[in-house]
Amino acid sequence: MSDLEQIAKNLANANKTKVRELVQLALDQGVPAKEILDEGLMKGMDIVGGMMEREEIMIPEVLDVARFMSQIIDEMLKPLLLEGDANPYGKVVFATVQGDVHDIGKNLVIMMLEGAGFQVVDLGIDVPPETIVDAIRENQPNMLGLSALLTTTMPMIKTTIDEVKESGLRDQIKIMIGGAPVDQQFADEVGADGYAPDASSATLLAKSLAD
Ligand code: B12
Repeated sequence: MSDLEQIAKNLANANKTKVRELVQLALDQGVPAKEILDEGLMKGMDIVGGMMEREEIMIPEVLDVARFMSQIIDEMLKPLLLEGDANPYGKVVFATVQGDVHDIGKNLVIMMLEGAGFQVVDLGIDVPPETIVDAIRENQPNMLGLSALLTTTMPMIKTTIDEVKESGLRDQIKIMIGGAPVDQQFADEVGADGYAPDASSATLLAKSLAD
């Protein structure tokens, strides 16, 4: 088993000390932070997702692993993941839609956007469409980012976009959406301006939308 697979497996088993050791070892060996994230930590969360589906793991345990993963990203990978590009590309209002509390992916995208020079207003999780509309009015961003991780909350992306349209603010902003169940076809259907499958492509997307 490769070192990155070891990270995935140990994260899924919540062997925190081992995960720390393995991430440090990979960094010392010169493995790029993005590879550690994609092939180690994210793969570990996929294993956890499967365990959730089969009800082999309880929600508090999933939450514990999720928090730990965020901590590792923050403490050990964040400085290396950031591009350090200081150009101000503009302001993004970002939220996980109403009914959905998943925020690891959102936070990762936000971290990369900030590193690439965007100013981000993070509205958090479970955010109702009205709050998002109010935040657009108040902050005057040039972009809105919406995240949804559940098939049951995907429709809330559409509801939110519709509410933005009704408020008359749609023309002022570009809307990008993402989250594991979301794809380009869905983005087209709901009238978003763009979709990206992960945090680094989200940054490229945001840059292209900001142009
Ligand atoms: C951690 C986790 C939780 C944690 C969340 C903690 C937190 N603070 O986020 C907790 C325990 C709270 C949780 C709860 C639930 N969860 Co959950 N969870 C997960 C898990 C294991 C990992 C998600 C994750 O963080 N992935 C890692 C991040 C980095 O990836 P990501 O979120 O996909 O984000 C990336 C991209 O999608 C993209 N992206 C994300 N957002 C955006 C936005 C934009 C604009 C762009 C461009 C890109 C983008 O970039 C990100 C970075 O690369 C997934 C399984 C999985 N592998 O996805 C299940 C999963 C999403 N959960 C699931 C379920 C069913 C639930 C619950 C309903 C369980 C329950 N019975 O209570 C609840 C729902 C609670 C709610 N109302 O939201 C299912 C969803 C099934 C479905 N198809 O709808 C999954 C797939 C597990 C499974 N296989 O059954 N969960």
